[in-house]
Amino acid sequence: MSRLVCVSNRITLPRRTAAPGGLAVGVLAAMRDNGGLWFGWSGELSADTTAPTAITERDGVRYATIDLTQMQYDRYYKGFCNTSLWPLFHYLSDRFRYDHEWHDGYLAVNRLFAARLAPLLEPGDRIWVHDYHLIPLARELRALGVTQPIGFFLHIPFPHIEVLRLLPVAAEIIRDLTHYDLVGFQTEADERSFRAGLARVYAGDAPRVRTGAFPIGIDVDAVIAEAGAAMRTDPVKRMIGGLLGRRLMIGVDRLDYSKGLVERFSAYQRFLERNAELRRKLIYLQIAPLSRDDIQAYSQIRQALEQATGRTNGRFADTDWTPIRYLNKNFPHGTLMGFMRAAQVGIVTPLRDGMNLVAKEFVAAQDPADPGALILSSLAGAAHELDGAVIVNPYDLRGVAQAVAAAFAMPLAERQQRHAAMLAALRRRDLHAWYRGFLGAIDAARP
Ligand code: GDG
Repeated sequence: MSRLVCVSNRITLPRRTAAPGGLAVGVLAAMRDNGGLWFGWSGELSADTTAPTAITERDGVRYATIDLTQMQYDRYYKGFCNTSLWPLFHYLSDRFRYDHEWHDGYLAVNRLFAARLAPLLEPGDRIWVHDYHLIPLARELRALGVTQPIGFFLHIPFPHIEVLRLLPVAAEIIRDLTHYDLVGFQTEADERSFRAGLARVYAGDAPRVRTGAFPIGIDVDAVIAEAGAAMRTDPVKRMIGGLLGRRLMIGVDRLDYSKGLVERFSAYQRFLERNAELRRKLIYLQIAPLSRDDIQAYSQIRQALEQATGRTNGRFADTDWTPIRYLNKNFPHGTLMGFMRAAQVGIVTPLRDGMNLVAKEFVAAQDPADPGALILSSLAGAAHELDGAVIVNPYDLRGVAQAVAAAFAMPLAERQQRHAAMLAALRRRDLHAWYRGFLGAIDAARP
């Protein structure tokens, strides 16, 4: 069998307290089950650009990493990736900024990745490139004479061309994707947006590009096992003990403005205003590990959330009850699954999300005999599959507040029915189906 080579901006070595992030979950599973090579940035900054690629091996997977310079990090990662592409691809155009030096940095790092990866490749390899950081990589690899099949998967949404057009280099982004043998998206809507962009850039004369929708899933049985085991652990028992019999609503999101946390906090405040009789009976636990904290937009959102929590708790809390427990801590994955199992309501309200694995994990973590209800944004990719959730528009504060009340009031039979339907959907398209589907499509693209 041919070797799998995954490439992503950042490498995650398997650790107990893995950093949060959906991409790592997916790539790690594909690599663990297939073996192979994972290439990317070490997460370290270094002034020495001549240091050799570092290679380590763990559990049958080889990890090859390089460092970046401070300037590369600022222009490529903070600049073009996370201040141009990230907001724009999430349709948050007011947060979009552009600087041509950032774009130069983006191209330079992609060239560097290609130059460092090419010597590590073997003739039978299949190369799988992940996410928006590395769109130009196939073109750079081809320029170095790499002929092996190369697939690309976008973990975030692909915007409609009328939004993508805000980016001065929009046409280059689309042209660069045509150098892949296969371009995969989370949903058919994203795939259609890309196809519309292709048609626009090439005016009816587009090159043939294979595309497909490959919605990422979770390892359902692993989450069920994690959640069950976690219930017997100290952190989960202590959390439940601290509820003093009150019912729990939980949110788990990387601290990112695309996750709609400010809007969610406002909606919860509205819920408390309108439902005085429920006030002391429930607690909202929001876990939001910090991410990209050195980017201004992220430190601003962090401040806004601290203020919102303070306002709501200041206004509604009592000597023996606080309505919001807001934590910026990072937990082991299993502990999170236990917290989710202990909750009666899960709330996932991104303003836009490629998929959203937290929504899927919440469903799998539930006790099927007495499952919690899920509130889910219609603007998350996951809403295409999880139609047993209470679907909300995250901007509609009244609608979200009503959904919170409805979710807590949902009768057992209805919760069971919705949960069973969603669990069946998760099993149909789990994490293994995701990577097998994508790798199968690469093989079909280049028999
Ligand atoms: C991107 C796309 C797409 C969260 N906190 C901790 C922790 N997590 C885990 C969750 C989940 C993962 O991180 C987050 O995945 P999401 O899918 O929810 O979101 P993104 O990080 O934005 O992921 C997204 C995904 O890629 C996959 O394609 O679904 O749309 O934006 O697994 O449980 N894990 C640990 N500690 C935490 O504190 N260990």
